[in-house]
Amino acid sequence: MLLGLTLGLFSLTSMADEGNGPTASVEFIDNDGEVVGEGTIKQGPVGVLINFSIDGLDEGWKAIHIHSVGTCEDHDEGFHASGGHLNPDDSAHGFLNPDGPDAGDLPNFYVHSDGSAQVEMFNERASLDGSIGGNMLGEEGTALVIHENPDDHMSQPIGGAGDRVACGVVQAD
Ligand SMILES: [Cu+2]
Repeated sequence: MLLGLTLGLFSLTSMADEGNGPTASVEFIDNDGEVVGEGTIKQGPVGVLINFSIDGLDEGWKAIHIHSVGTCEDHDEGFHASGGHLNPDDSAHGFLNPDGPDAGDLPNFYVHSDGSAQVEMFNERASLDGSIGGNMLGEEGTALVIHENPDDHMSQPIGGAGDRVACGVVQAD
């Protein structure tokens, strides 16, 4: 004898809310202008959570920073149009620098031998609305810029990280 069962379905929408802060997106291109990754930026109560995936860079440790101009248009000329680091209070560069870090400083990440990386970072010196530290969506915007080498978190101005190999403009959602 079989018993019929009725399953009640209900949603847990209140558990699925991902916070109330502003969010932004980024699409990375390389020096050829080819898309090599994408990411999201979510503002929390004390900073921004940066999440991105990369596919198509050389293996190894890479520096990534928040640069102070929201453009990646000069990809074939090394992404210099993205300026220096986001740094509204004129701090020195580097997590290990006694006069640092600047608002655009971020940890290094590792690109696997297949060219991919999946990364999450948190920055307590930046925001998407100017309420905390440097404003990633201010007048000039910002870009996330990946360098060919890791950051030594000490040397000026960019920790010896070398050429700029990928760039993504931070765009409000
Ligand atoms: Cu940089």
